[in-house]
Amino acid sequence: MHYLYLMINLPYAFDALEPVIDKQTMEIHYGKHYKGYVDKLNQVLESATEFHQKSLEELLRDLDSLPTSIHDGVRDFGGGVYNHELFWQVMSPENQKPSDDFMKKIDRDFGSFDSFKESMNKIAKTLFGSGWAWLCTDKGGNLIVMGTKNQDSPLTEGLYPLLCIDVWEHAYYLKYQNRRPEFVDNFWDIINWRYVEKRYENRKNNI
Ligand code: MN3
Repeated sequence: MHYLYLMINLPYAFDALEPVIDKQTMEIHYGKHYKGYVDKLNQVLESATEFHQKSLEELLRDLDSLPTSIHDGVRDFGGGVYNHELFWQVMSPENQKPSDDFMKKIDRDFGSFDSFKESMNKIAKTLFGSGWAWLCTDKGGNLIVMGTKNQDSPLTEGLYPLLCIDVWEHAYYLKYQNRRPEFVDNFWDIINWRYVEKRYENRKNNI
């Protein structure tokens, strides 16, 4: 098989996010779930050679223009690859806080950090079934929180994702069982705000 997409390395050890996310969950999430998405995306695109020059970001942004032969595969497996690669990078073992500059943007668009956190938490805790909670930016640089089902990407809706929380059960079930709200509350301790801020600065080239 032609491996168009390769797995990215985790930027930390499997146990680095403990106690918020345990080592075994990270090993299975990265080594089985994420690997599965990468393998299946490669299968979907193997014979669709005319799309091999496109980035995954371009494919997801232009999802509605893709032929039916690859549309659903790119949405599900391509979304799975993109979303998880973002997820790995927005987490960090360091306990970071948003910069003063980024905090000003949060205050501007949500009123306060607490209000932003409450909106994001509500989506992450109550999204029915499997999906993701997101902090995104639009073309104008406005910050927006939203949820998506399954592996759907905000890119397809014309938004650029900055931060995500995976609320599929495989992201938390071994440690938290049915207590998704507890996982979401703890997630705030492992956010890589430097990476989120870097994406915000780079957004102009990406939407
Ligand atoms: Mn996942």
